[in-house]
Amino acid sequence: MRIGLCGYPGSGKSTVFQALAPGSSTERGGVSLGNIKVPDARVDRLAEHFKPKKKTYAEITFMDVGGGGRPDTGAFPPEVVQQMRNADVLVHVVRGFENPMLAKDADVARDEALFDDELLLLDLSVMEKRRARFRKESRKDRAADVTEKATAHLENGEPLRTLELDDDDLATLRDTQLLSLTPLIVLYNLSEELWSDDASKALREAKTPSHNRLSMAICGAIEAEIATLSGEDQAEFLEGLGLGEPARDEFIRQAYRLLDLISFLTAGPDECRAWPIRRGTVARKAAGKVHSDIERGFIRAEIYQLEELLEHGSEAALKSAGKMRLEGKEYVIRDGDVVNYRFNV
Ligand SMILES: Nc1nc2c(ncn2[C@@H]2O[C@H](COP(=O)(O)OP(=O)(O)OP(=O)(O)O)[C@@H](O)[C@H]2O)c(=O)[nH]1
Ligand SMILES: [Mg+2]
Repeated sequence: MRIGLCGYPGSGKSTVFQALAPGSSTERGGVSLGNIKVPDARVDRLAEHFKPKKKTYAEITFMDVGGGGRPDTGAFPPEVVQQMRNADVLVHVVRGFENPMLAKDADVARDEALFDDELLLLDLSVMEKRRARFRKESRKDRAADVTEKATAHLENGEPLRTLELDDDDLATLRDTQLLSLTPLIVLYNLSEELWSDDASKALREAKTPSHNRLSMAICGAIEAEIATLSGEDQAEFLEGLGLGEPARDEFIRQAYRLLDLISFLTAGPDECRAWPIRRGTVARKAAGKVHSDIERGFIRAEIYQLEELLEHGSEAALKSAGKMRLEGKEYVIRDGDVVNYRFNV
């Protein structure tokens, strides 16, 4: 999963990047990339049991798409827009602190509206061209229908996230990289004062995702500092601030929630591993994550729960206790299922 951090100059993108992906940055074409492993206690516990050669967590790549963006008009330069199009999730880092280097006072509502408009206009210009081309070709297929509907929606000032589209509709838009369709996290980057102030309570409460959009708050400056610490030092620092965990952990949970991701696990003496998938994915399709051969030659999935394994002591004991479930290709995978695939190539 690629998460693109974007926003206006000096909003704290690079600071937030350091907080979310500490110490892992590589630079490519003016963009900082940072990979992190998604902490998952289930992988750790499976690994304690199997003592595998390898432990593999789900990975997230953060991209700091860089500055640019004219604060007066909100317009992002083309190279920044291109980076934003490459993201699976966009994070709008909104400045919620006074920055002496900038002429304008912090105003989260202003910047949020400006950013939303900007994405909308970028999409509108893509869709208007597409609509004109389709009309000229007198196209009457689903792609043409969706294009008409989507363009009208944008003309009404609504982001494509709020347009009802089914999977087949979405498939017709796959090559368009529309920004107002990309799931969005609005991340209020608050000053230390605002962060601890009652007035920001509403901003700080993570909002339930609606229309592929959610909002939450962070104090980038503090979190970047937290991220430089590890182990006991970090725990002590967090405790001193009255925080239970780094904001990164909450951020990851929210990103998973936004994308409706769950994880299944595979486990054995070679590797214990977490595999993120969309909720509702069936066993055979999920197998394709592991290897396309397994999807093609799928026979069945043997499924058990981590707790049951630890209780019975081994997969063989699980089997004789009848706790190993056999499921077919249409079985809907659940979060935390440990899966052994049986397949044939
Ligand atoms: N008080 C406070 N200052 C912050 C916070 N986050 C960032 N800053 C400061 O704001 C300034 C800009 O932060 P950056 O992280 O460089 O912002 P940016 O969005 O990457 O900036 P550009 O890449 O130039 O667009 C720096 O001086 C940071 O120290 C915060 O949460 N609180
Ligand atoms: Mg920066």
